[in-house]
Amino acid sequence: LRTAAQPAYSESAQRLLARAPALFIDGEWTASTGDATIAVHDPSTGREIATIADATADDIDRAVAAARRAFDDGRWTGLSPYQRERLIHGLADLIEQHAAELAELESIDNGKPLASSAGYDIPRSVSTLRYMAGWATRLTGEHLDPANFPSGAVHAYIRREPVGVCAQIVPWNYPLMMAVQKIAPALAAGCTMVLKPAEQTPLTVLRLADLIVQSGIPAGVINIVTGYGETAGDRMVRHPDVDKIGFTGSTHVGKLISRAAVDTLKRVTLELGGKSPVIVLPDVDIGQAANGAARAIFSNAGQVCIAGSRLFAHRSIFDRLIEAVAKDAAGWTVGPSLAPGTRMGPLVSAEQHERVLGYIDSGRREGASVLVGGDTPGGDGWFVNPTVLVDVTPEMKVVREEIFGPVLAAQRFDDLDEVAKAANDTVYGLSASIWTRDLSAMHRLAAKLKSGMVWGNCTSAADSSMPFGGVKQSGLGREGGRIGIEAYTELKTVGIML
Ligand code: TXE
Repeated sequence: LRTAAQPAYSESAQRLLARAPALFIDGEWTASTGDATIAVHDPSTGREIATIADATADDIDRAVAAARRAFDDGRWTGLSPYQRERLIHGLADLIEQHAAELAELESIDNGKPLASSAGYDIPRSVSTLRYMAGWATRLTGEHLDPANFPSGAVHAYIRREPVGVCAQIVPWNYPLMMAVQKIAPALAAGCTMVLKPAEQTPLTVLRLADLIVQSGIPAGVINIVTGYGETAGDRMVRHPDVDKIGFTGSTHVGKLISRAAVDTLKRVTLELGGKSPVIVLPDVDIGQAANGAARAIFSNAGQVCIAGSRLFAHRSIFDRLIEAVAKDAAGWTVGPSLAPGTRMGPLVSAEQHERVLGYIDSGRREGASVLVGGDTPGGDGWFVNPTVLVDVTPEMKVVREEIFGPVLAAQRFDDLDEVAKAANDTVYGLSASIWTRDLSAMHRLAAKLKSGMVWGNCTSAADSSMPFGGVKQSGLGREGGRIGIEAYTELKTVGIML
């Protein structure tokens, strides 16, 4: 399956990789107050390629103080919504102008194929900024007619105000896109922030800091710190001057963050893990559904919160469908991120590599059969071949836990009620996809699934205008759409006796 070696990096990428570790605080690059650094690797080769600062508690305090000052002195909230909108579009323009450079960096750092970074991650970052920019001028309060006062006696209204200083913590699977998903609504709502990329994938977010300076967004509005979750992230989460936490990551850390935020009752939105079902009814075009099921689990090497990791196929088509999925899997050429033929890159880290292979082994031990894959193609990078497991049962770890790798667990079903029950038999509830031409079955099943999102006849139609998030242990709150920006606001009720 494997294509050639990782091609050489461009000169601009090499220059960025050679930079001295620094933090972006109050509009400037500044050294950490400590000496500790974190090594960054290319997952396609396993080689160390850069070092970044491991922010200390003092560094986090400085960054939060800068964001607090920028919020309190009105340098951002004091602008007109139209000025904010224009500055956000300006940042989007700069990302567009540097798209090729950012795409290369993203692929080097995360391991995803260059075609994915260039065709999805970077354009999506731009469109999220543009979509949220529009909300800056459209957020409004409300006028009320109080119920218990004579008409005209009380002038009552609700102001919608920015929530304040936000701690934004993002993961490594879509590094720039996830960062922008947090930055864009916060900016549009008038908030300031400290953002921490994942320690594995800081490069595009650090490059974004340069573009933020160029965009003219005032100093201190967006501060970017690098560091480990348990130290830097934890300090951000507990800081008394932080008003809201926006987090995307594991369910385990989401719970830790919820607990830590309780002391000061910070506002919290959490976008966490999933074990999303892909449900295929008997009337489908087998080729299309198999292609969709393969994309749902093999895209981004399965490192997707909404990955379709549990396939439920109707008994009458199970064998044909699974055979078609296995055939499709062979088309996912595994290789280094920058090699032109690559369709699936490596996993992000040695840790994730070990973890995913561990899950495949546990599946084998518990009696699952490996239809395709189940191994690595060899080489130095952290690669895992596209894997399909059959003969799985609902109790197996590979069916119950989020693997976050290219590993599909396939099961049979007989009727809609049964498959809804099986699909809902999980602590997660992020997304689900249903494949059928039968509209009644589609809508009936969509209503039965305990899930924040349901996609029909596609792997995902997610877009920044659509609320994105989960129920149960998949999260709290939604990103995207009107609700996504409202999550960065507070309501203030004003009642004036006339
Ligand atoms: O995630 P973490 P990890 C799932 C996926 C994956 C597993 C482990 O199943 O296999 O999580 O990945 C920061 N306080 N997802 O360990 O630890 C951390 O620095 C504050 C699903 O890498 O949750 C990083 O910036 N912050 C997910 C971010 O949290 C803390 C995407 C995510 O890291 C912290 C990623 C703490 N105590 C992993 N501990 C999705 N929903 O898409 C860590 N962090």
